Amino acid sequence: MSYTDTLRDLIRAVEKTRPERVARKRGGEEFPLMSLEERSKTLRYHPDYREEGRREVRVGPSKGSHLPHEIADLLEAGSRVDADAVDVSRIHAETDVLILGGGGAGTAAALLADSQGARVVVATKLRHGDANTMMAEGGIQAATKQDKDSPYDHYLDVMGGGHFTNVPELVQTLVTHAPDVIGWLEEMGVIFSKFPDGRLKTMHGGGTSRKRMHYAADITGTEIMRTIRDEARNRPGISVMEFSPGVELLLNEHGDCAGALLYNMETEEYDVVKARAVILATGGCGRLHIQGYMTTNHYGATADGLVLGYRAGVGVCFLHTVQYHPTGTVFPEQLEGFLLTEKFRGAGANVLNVDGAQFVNEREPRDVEAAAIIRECLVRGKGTPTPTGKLGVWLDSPMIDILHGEGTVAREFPGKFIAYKRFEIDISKEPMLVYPTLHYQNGGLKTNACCETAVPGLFVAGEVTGGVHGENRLMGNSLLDVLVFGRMAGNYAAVYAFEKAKAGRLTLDHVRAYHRELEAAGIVTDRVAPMLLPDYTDAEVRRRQLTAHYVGTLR
Ligand code: MEZ
Repeated sequence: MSYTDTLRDLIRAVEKTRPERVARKRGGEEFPLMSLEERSKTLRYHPDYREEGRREVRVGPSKGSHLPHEIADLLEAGSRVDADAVDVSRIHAETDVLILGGGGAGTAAALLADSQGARVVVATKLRHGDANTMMAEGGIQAATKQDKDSPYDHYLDVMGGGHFTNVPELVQTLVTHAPDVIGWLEEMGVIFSKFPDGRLKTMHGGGTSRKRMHYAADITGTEIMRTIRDEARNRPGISVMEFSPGVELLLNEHGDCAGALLYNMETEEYDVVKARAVILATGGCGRLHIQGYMTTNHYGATADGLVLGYRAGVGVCFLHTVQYHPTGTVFPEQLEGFLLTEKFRGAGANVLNVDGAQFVNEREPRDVEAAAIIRECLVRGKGTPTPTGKLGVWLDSPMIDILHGEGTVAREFPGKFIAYKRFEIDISKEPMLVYPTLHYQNGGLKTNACCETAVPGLFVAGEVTGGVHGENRLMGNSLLDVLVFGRMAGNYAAVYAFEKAKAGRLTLDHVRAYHRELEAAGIVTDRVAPMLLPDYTDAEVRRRQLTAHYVGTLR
């Protein structure tokens, strides 16, 4: 749906203030950044700061932690399978390294494990590459410009963005491996945006002290994912099982992780895959729509790996925080939740209220920016209403063409330019209506810099993990995270597979024990997890789908 006449009338307020705002920006005058005190006051409006958004989880290794209801509910759910009905001695496939998840982290892990000579199986819920990596837009941070930047500056920015709660050893690993990752991607064929003389283009993101965001227009994740996926598909040592999510990990009699039970979504059969090491790289939880927020995430982002790892004995950290990207589409509704990359703001687009007035600098750290938008709409009554009664603020994209030359928006943001064109909105001429959208799981399974967990043989990488970003991730550090730690996990899992893995009988005893713990805690529920796919069925329809809850499960 194109902008309505009412919205076009409201856009006039933005147009009216634009010449003066552009002049100020040209003169180097910016809306003031908040002081630390103002930031902490503003953050009170961030969804993470709503105590009622969380509850105590009553079972498992992080029992007693306060987590979002949606995650706690999944951690307190039963298994999708009846452990007594599964014959774990019937092996469907056997490999050195089994990777659950076929996004950026899983695929990077597969490449590195393969390079170490390991046989690799990647099991993925949807198609290979259907993941948040594919949907990442604005860029990947790395201190490649040694004369102006360094991993040290990058380190300080990551720590500051995470409110200095980040796990230092993880941050150190992230930033020191970043330049190598960019080189690795380029060698494999990733086409980053460059100047005519071949130098990599870089820009700022919220919370960065140096321009170190490398990008491929506004489709950086797609460009990276297509390249590493092609590479993986061309390596004979890597097999990919699509539409085959993991539904439980398998431990052996020594308590080591030694495989997984996969659910074949086409045949509805359960397959046992035995492995010498397992990597969980299943991504995040956007499709849980925490606190009712819309999301940028892909359809399969349902926190499956958290559930599997947690049941097997791996604790969680930083899950009390979730990242809401400040600028998701709130209108047209067909694009609801759609990520409007931070690069728009990096290129100069102001964030404006219904009066066309600035109320926040567009380059505040993400959590502060999102909180300021929420406050402007819900507390100060300065949001712009959509035809269905939602609220948003304007992201003034036409400023980008004015500041950088006609055609910049179409060239630098082709993904968004085309998507809005379908609704007869030219974002180089009209602003976009936005609101914070659930974007990233800041926390997750506990790990160390070698991607090891409390369960021997079980490695983790990417969004399923917690610690590196502390309580808030900066833009461009998630593509970096999946690649740095994906590669690390692939390497260490291969070494473990060759040097440390012990042979042993496979069991689902940890699942039985978890069910006993649920029972002892008095938790009676018919909810099963992992969720695998979100259910958007209307409640009335669901009431008539008597069996829907259990389709494809053994319970
Ligand atoms: O890292 C991200 O989340 C990212 C690059 C998002 C964006 O705004 O483009």
